[in-house]
Amino acid sequence: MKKLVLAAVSAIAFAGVASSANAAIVVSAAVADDLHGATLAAHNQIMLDNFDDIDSPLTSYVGNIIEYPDEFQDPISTSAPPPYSGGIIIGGAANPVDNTNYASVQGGTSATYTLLGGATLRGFSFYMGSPDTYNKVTFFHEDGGSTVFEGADIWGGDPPGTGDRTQGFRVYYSFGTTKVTSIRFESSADAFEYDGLAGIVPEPATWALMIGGFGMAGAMIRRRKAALA
Ligand SMILES: [Ca+2]
Ligand SMILES: [Ca+2]
Ligand SMILES: [Ca+2]
Repeated sequence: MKKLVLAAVSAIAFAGVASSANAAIVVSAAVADDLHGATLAAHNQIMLDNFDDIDSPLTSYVGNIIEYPDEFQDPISTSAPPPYSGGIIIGGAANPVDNTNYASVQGGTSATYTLLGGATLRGFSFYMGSPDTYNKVTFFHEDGGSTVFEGADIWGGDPPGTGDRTQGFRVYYSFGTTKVTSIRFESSADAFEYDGLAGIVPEPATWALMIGGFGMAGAMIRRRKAALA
């Protein structure tokens, strides 16, 4: 019996070492102008929430949403009184506007994106417009840890964030083995604008298989215990 427990403990310890080496959340790509998620399939991601017609039941979003066009008038000529601080721009000034609803975190405020019902994210991307060095994103891990990206680190730093409203890109994060339960968006000044939240959420079938697998492992341990007793 002691041997079995030791084996189980060392197996868990080994799994811990193996996963921590591959646990970091990192920026894996930044794709210019991909508001609507044309590149999502290539990253095995799906659109979860776009503040318009797509609203995943697996997620909740609490934060300021700019409703286009009601709260949004000519963002090129309007210089930045909240909540108009930096509309999300597609394709440069010649094709300037995210003409859909989007999120805008104003200075000194935050927004929270939460996975519901025990679901976790295994990868994430979002469309970030007018990137600013005072923006901040925090990923909260299932195991209680967190990963913080501030300023240029949010999108990998290239191009530099000047709040230029002609800049916008979809930023992809790979999670390694980390599972994320919520994401907080913050900004110390106006503003942090984004849209098109997307990611990797395991299919219900995957959960069923995993739960089934745990059940089988439990049954095997019980059988072994019975045989050893
Ligand atoms: Ca949702
Ligand atoms: Ca939208
Ligand atoms: Ca901005």
